[in-house]
Amino acid sequence: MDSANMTDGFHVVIDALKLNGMDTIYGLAGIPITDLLRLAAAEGIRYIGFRHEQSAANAAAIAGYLTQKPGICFTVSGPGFLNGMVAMANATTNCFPMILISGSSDRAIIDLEQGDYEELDQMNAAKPYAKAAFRVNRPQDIGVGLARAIHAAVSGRPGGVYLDLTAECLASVLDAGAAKKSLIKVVDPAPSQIPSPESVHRALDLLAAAHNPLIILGKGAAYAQADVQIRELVETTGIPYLPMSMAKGLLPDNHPQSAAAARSYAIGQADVVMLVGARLNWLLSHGKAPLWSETTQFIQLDISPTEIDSNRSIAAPVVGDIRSSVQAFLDELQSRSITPSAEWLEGIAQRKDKNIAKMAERLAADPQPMNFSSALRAVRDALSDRPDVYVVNEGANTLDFGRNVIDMYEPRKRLDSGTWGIMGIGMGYAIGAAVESGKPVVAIEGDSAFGFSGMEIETICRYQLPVAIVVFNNGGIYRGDPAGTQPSPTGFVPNARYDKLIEAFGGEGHHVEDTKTLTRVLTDAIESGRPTLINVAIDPTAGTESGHIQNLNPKSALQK
Ligand code: ADP
Ligand code: TZD
Ligand code: MG
Repeated sequence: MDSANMTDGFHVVIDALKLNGMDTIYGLAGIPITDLLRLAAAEGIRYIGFRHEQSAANAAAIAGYLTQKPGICFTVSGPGFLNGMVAMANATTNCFPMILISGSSDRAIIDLEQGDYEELDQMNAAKPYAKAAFRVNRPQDIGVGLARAIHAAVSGRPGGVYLDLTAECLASVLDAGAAKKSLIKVVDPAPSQIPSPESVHRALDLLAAAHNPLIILGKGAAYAQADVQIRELVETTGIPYLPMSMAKGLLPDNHPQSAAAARSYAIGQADVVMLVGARLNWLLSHGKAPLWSETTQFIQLDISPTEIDSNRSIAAPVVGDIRSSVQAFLDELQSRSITPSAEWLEGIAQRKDKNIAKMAERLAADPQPMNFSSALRAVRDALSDRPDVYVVNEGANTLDFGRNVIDMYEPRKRLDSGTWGIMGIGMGYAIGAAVESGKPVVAIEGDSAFGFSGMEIETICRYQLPVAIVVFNNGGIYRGDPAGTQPSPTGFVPNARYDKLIEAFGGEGHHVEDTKTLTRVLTDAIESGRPTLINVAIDPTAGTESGHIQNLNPKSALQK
């Protein structure tokens, strides 16, 4: 064999990634991918190594959301793959494009269940949770495998894709010329999808006849990066809008047309609602009573035709990509106008004023120990002149209060538990956002939420990422246990000092018990860009069970 003209699967994977502009990858090393990661780094690909695959894959998923390029995560076989799969499933659920690439053990042994090291039929395990799952068995197919994975991840409704690379395929040798020819550079993997003109007319007719129209912006709208068009649509029509949590900042939260502070009123009284990249799932009470009126009619802009009518009848579906669809609306609006009724705008304005005043009162209080409102106000003050900072947010009360108190002013800056209400995305999302953007990140974390990915503070310190973690420490899931009692199912060690954890890795730890110090310490952390963890002592009695979704929490009828 003339080795000068030969290459192997490892090199082909790297060439395929580079050819497709994948310059950053996330993962966790081990058999059979260690050499691949080493080679990738040597070939100029930025590799970020994690302490748990779930966080690595979460970082890849959020990278996909922020860049519209599929985030890439590499894991080892068996359990490493399974650890990453939760995040891949979460990416699919949230419509984030990412590719989980795992090395796998010997197929001949796996298929006969003969007990290989980290044996698992990974491709078939991935299938129910992935938008697509592929296995590459021969090195000459790596190029096709990656191309198919990219198309599947970003086309149409984005999602998580699984790509299985067998250990044998990685180590196989092939002719370098043939390998080069086998590579594919994908062209236009997320093509524009223009809505049909009739669908746009139908929707505009409905809007024009509406008295109380309302626009709801979801994270599909944020993902689409049609920020200018969406703003123009909202402003030229004068229709009030509600942002779903990750769509906050698509228009600045202090925009006069935001109806966020009058949410229930706006939803309950709207006669025509235009959903833009938002599903009528549990986060919108499935479009059903008591929040919604039965007579409300819907327009839905979505790229997925099968999303339409999933929860209630949609009078005017507009199937296409958001940018093209919104542009089609703008084009038509040149020659026709939409006018929400004056009573509607007045009604919303009144509720807003009332609710904003009530909220201001709650935020003005400065109790000792701090509660969620006062501590979040302190965080908000540190963020107030830094709209460029990414905000990651998870927890129950910490999430629900955080969403309401922390205003966002730029698109795609708020990253949170999303469609599943999942815990454990915190450090992965924070690292992904910091790596992709180079901007500071503030992660506002419930103490339980933080625990799911907390070990990644070592990763943050290792790469010196500008991440400040604010742990809302109320001693448990929803609240802490009373002093001197046995641990309950929701309680943790009281008065824990999470700040000491980060000091083990050379980061900065702070323990704070008052709002002034919290604002000051967080402001400094954002300014310095040093890895920082602020342990915020929150009243352990302050939270409510299940936060704002108590209605979803079944209770035993037999217990008092
Ligand atoms: P939220 O949680 O903010 O309400 P969802 O995740 O429920 O948002 O909804 C996002 C919707 O956006 C999904 O139905 C998805 O199909 C759609 N979507 C994602 N990307 C695009 C795009 N580029 N164009 C149109 N629709 C999109
Ligand atoms: N496991 C996973 C993966 N996701 C979940 N959502 C849960 C468990 C259940 N859960 C919630 O829905 S919120 C939450 C859990 C465990 C943590 C709430 O405690 P916290 O926040 O400390 O993070 P607060 O501020 O104390 O409410
Ligand atoms: Mg807590």
